[in-house]
Amino acid sequence: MFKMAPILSLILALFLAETAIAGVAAPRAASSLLKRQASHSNQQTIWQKSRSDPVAAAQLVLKIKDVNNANAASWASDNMVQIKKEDNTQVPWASGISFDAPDIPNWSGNGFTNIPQTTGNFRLESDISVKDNHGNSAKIFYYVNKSYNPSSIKRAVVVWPGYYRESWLYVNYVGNAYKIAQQDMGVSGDEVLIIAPMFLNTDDKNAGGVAKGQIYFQSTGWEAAGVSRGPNNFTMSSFKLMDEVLAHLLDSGNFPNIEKVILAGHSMGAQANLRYAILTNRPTSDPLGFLIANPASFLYVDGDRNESTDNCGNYDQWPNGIGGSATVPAYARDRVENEKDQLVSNFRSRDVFFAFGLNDNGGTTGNCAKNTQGSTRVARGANYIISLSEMNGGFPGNFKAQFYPRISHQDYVMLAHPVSMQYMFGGSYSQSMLDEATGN
Ligand SMILES: *[C@@H]1O[C@H](CO)[C@@H](O)[C@H](O)[C@H]1NC(C)=O
Ligand SMILES: *[C@@H]1O[C@H](CO)[C@@H](O)[C@H](O)[C@H]1NC(C)=O
Ligand SMILES: *[C@@H]1O[C@H](CO)[C@@H](O)[C@H](O)[C@H]1NC(C)=O
Ligand SMILES: CC(=O)N[C@H]1CO[C@H](CO)[C@@H](O)[C@@H]1O
Repeated sequence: MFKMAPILSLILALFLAETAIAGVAAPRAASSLLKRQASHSNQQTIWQKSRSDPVAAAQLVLKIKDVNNANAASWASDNMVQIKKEDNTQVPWASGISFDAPDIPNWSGNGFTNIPQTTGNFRLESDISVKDNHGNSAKIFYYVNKSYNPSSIKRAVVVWPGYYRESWLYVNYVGNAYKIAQQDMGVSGDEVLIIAPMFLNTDDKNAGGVAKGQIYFQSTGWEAAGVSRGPNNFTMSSFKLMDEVLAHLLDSGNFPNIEKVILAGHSMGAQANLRYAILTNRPTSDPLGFLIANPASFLYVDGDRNESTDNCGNYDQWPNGIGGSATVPAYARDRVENEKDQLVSNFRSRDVFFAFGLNDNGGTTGNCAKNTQGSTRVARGANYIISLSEMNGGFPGNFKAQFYPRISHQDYVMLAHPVSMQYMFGGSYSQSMLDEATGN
């Protein structure tokens, strides 16, 4: 049934290593709440608070017992949203809409091979040609709706992949969420274009998955503005690649009626998205929005940290901070060196939406720079929200942060949450849909 058992079991192993597997565990009785998990009613309180006052909600998160304790080695699994990823189960609030399974490539050695040319309603496209600073040419490969009318498009959702650079999977997640928004949230089916640029790497190149002329990177360098390793001598930052995708959507004239572009990412994709929101060279007048869901760590724009930084000399260096411009990638080094205040104020003026699963309480790490941000993912998120509120100007007016109850490190569940869907697609959800998602 599975075309690619090796990668699937690899993903499962990685996930299981850290968690009692969020989407699969049987519900437990309330008496068996695990460490770091707030009670159901406390989760409801925190979530409701986050809708109007994210900073106060973040303070409540930090009061959850052991949420910031690296030694409390348990994950929450009480009263979780249950979906089985390997069976392509739909979120329970999708009222009968089926989940379209993604097409998944094969895996050989350390990389992907046989990248799918289509997945569901999407196809692989390579019509954006770009040049690097040395005049070398290459093509951006991305998944996009198979067919659409460019002049009907009012919005685009551009989604980053996760750790496995699996753009075919994330385009499919956003596509599945869009189907729900069409049926239940009053969003029209021809107005939103969904795009997932690819960030394959040298392992995929060696495995045969990289096409002729396609840009590829080194390891996970794409999440931190890393420079491409090919094709041939082509060198371009992954963030410049994203700038080019936005230029295609906003500057080319191809989409005369586009009003909004949402960039979305979960986990590593969210880390990339936050770093990009901070460093992008795109003008602040661009109608951009950033959905940043469950990042494991954060790029800070100041030296403030929750935990002691005494034994961590590089805590504020890239990719966790911009304290030392020498470590910042060439994409933004000059601006960090010469106009850091402007860069930070540009970031703080953008439209940014942080979404955190209240049960995303794993992610402990031996990395000291990340540990200065907090001990678990949701604690790091809460600390980051508080830290933004402590800067001059307070918590930025165009920023939002919500802590969703009953959800852990669950990529599709986070993206298909009614509040995330509304942020991405517009439209409006019903109270009953929201109640179903939050367990209210
Ligand atoms: C993956 O490999 C299997 C077995 O070799 C093959 O049957 C299948 O067609 C391959 N999948 C793709 C997408 O090429
Ligand atoms: C893009 O694909 C999604 C997922 O199948 C679909 O719901 C949507 O209507 C498509 N959008 C356009 C503009 O065709
Ligand atoms: C790459 O750059 C090197 C050094 O500049 C040059 O010798 C080589 O011909 C280039 N290769 C390609 C494929 O452009
Ligand atoms: C220095 C600092 O802000 N420390 C806070 C870190 O977060 C914990 C809660 O997890 C607070 O109790 C500390 O005051």
